Amino acid sequence: MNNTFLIGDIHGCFEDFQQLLNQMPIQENDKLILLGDLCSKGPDGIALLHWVINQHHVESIIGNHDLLLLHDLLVKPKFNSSAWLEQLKTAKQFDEMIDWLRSQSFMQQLDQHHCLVHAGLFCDWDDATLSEIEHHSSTLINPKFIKKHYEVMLDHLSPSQSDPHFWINVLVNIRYIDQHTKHLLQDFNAPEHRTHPESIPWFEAPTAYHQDLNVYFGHWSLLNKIQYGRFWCLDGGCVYGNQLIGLKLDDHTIYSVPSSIQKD
Ligand SMILES: [Mn+2]
Repeated sequence: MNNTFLIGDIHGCFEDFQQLLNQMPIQENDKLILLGDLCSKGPDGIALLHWVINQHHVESIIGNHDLLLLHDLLVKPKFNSSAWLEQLKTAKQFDEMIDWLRSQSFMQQLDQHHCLVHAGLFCDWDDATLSEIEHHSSTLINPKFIKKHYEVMLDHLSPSQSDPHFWINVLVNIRYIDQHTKHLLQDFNAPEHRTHPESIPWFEAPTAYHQDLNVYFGHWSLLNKIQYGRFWCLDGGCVYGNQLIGLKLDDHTIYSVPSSIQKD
């Protein structure tokens, strides 16, 4: 049987990524799926993109930083530094890198029990809604939608089953919701330091999607555990000097390497 392996937010830490791969027993027919935020912040996003586009068995989920990068490349430069964008645009295989990034998805339900996403899911989405969002969101990676998204995203923080801007806010950015109104809240802190008294982490709310669905996500490096019941956070904060985390899906074996980046 082929195995699936996951790795959390790499943020250009290519050297640490190679170290982690050395530890993971990935065979030729296995699949490796990265949980997004491949570049930005870290030292070598270009080497990472080069590596992934030249593999056949590697996919990624779109993270908030990947979407910001697509904005800058497909719409107009705004969020990333011009020096980094210039370096990327003049890199070998630039076109292939962008095509590859554009062809990735915001979420993947691998089967009944495994759903992959960068930031998280919204508790009121039922199974049918999840399938619809998985299907529909893949059509949203285009310049027109991405441009609009960054103009209006802050007006789309209230729950909606049918609003693509709310979907994307959830999939790439969610951390906390208001436990009464279920609005998305802007707060980066760990749960013990949350700023809003009514807030709960998105994965602590009772869910409309089925109870057997395990959700694997990244994005929240300040969480201090990997496993919260059926929710698994693989963002080890590598780019902040902590660790890079991988997981073998069938038996939940965890792999990790310490970051080569000095903590502030
Ligand atoms: Mn992120």
